[in-house]
Amino acid sequence: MKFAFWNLAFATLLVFPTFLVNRADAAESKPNVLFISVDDLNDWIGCLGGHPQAKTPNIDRLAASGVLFNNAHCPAPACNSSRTAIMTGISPHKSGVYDNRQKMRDLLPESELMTKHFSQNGYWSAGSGKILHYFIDAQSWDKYYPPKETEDPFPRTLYPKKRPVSLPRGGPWQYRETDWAALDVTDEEFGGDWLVSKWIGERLSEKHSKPFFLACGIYRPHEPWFVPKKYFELFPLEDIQLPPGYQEDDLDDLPPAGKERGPNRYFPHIREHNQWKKGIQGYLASIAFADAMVGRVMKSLESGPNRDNTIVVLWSDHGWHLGEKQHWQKFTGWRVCTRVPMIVRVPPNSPGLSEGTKAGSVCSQPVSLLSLYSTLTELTGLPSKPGIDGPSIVPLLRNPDADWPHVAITYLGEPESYGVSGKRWRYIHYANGDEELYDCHEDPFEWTNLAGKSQHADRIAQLKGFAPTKFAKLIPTGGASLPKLVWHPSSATPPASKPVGDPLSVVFSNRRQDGVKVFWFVREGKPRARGTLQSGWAKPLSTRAGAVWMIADGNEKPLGYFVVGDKKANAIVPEK
Ligand SMILES: [Ca+2]
Ligand SMILES: [Ca+2]
Repeated sequence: MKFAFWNLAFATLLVFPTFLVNRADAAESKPNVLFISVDDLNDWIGCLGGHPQAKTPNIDRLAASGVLFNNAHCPAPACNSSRTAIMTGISPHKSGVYDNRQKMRDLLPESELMTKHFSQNGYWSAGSGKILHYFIDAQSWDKYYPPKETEDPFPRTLYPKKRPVSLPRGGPWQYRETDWAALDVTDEEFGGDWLVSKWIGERLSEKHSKPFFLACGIYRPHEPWFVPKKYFELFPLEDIQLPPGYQEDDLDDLPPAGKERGPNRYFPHIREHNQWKKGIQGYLASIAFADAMVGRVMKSLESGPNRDNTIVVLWSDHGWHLGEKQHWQKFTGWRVCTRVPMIVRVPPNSPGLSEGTKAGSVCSQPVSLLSLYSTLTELTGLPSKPGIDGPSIVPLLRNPDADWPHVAITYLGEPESYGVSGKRWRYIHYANGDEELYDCHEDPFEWTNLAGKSQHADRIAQLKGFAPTKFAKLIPTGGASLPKLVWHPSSATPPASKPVGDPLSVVFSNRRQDGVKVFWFVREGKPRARGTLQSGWAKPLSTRAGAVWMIADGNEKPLGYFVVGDKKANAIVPEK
């Protein structure tokens, strides 16, 4: 019966004048949004050319089907501040969310995330994987996988039993996840992003009664660079090339603040243990894995019922150093760290861009990921959100060569430190007044600092003129200032919980080399599993005063327990 109806509808479509049909379509259906983020992915993708050996056929194919922005920059070179800015549309210099230690909801308790704005306007908002910085923010979503109530955005992920695998511990300064290894498992056995792409793919294969906003948070190539071995095999160690942006004496022409931000302890430690090429191999393998997961998602979209009415956006939250300027990781203002992949594809008949994007377009104007909120509301014809930052880039989607009076500003972890990216020039300003200037047409790796040369004084003044003059203060929140619960090491069963009072939050963090399992002990003294905490991770859990939480190793052998006090606190599982 249904089939007959559709046949009839199709026949009608052939008979009626097409302008009537188009108008009816536009009125009835808003485009869906597929919003793909890839964590810590720098410009090492085929279509941006950041490393000659990168293998990203799926991302390149997506870029070729829409608009590739090759001069896109992050609002901040750190997960938390970048993602907070993207999802709230509020610039770091206004929100005061500058670094990874701050808690978004402590500083922006009322802010309506992009997903919530879509939900409020007739969309179904769902997500999976890492979109915010290690939490879900349940109130902002209709559905999440894993379930939003857990506030844990990660599905089961396989980790090697014994760690570190490749890079020995350098000391307490070292992030526990800085390590790499080929795992002898299939993608399915690995889990993690494979499960995220599976869940997202299932949603894309369904017909929905409402338009959807679907956020897919791929976690690799975030450390640790553990992925199935078939991705390592794409990059034989003996062929690995060093980063093209690396120059041994690159720091010589930097001002003191630049020299301070460049070198960190990772890079000499990695070289000392002969791990530089292995690390590059791990990053390339992790990128290839992430690309394969993007491919799975895109295949589901393209073989399903939402193929022709879904806007696709792909972005990464910031870039990454693998030795450039003697730096390993992120948090700097150089192009290697601020430049990000950003791809937007819009189908025809979208309210804000009726003609859709033109396949194979490339835009070189400087844009910021901060513009995604205003851009997506305009494209879908939603009411614009008052008080958000970042100009809509719809004019550039319409014409990638259009005039564009804006720059992209990246905020560097504290007030008054920022990078300004223009079409050709980049300017970096540090809070102490130090400056750098680069000509990215002539010097894409920013080897030659031109600040201080008198012929560039006007250019510096002009770029500096784009920066704000007022900055929100840097206020530490959440974890750092909280009291610590006492750790009771014990291999015995802990005492029963005696919970009283209102719910309060305890941030569990794991400083051991291996993942631990977290159990809540109910009144009767029985354990209730509350998930796994990987090495180096922190996770807030809702609990009450008097509750007892047991920590066990991967085999569920008890290691010790915490008793919750009457205040918010940190529960830190010690290294040993
Ligand atoms: Ca990140
Ligand atoms: Ca230099």
